[in-house]
Amino acid sequence: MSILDIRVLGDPVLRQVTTPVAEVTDEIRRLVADMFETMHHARGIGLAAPQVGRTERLAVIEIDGEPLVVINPEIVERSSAKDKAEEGCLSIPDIYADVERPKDVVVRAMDLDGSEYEIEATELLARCLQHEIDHLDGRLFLDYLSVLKRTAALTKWKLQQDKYPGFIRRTALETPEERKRHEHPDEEL
Ligand code: K2U
Ligand code: ZN
Repeated sequence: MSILDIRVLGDPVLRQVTTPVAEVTDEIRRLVADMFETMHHARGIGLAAPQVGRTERLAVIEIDGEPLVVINPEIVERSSAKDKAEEGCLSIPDIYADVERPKDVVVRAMDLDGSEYEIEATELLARCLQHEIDHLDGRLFLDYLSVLKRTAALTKWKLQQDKYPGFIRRTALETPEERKRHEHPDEEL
């Protein structure tokens, strides 16, 4: 398995609508395994194929040790009840904002065996599924912000985008020390 580089804001692949997976091949299984390894290394709970530069319609999620593979996912039901929570994105490092989304969703998808399934999701899983399925449709959480908040987020992003030449976050090169410094900037390493 490999840790893949993550594409960051500005890479056109993040704005592409992905292509449905026709058949679950060994190559797709390898991509899914690499995406899980990359997501774990980047301390995420979800990762969509465009975030590693691929245009297949698939994403991986792992919350509380429960891995979930969603191939060709679609949201078939959304609750009218909504809730707001802070979101981040592995493709937009260090930028966070509150996003309002339907509280509960029902998602239909295919698993790695090619079998179709439906999942009723609430709480963090519902939010993560919506965030990842957005990625598969070329949408980012910034798209849900007010003009004022999106402008503020993009202004902050522009101050740090030079850290990602070619819109690439070299995930594999992020050492534990770098991550610790990033997460606890005020502490002596
Ligand atoms: O797709 C991604 O960029 C991974 C996202 C998934 C996500 C976003 C918002 C809310 C839930 C999930 C995250 O960056 S993974 C980081 C994270 C970790 C714990 C809780 C929330 C977000
Ligand atoms: Zn994201």
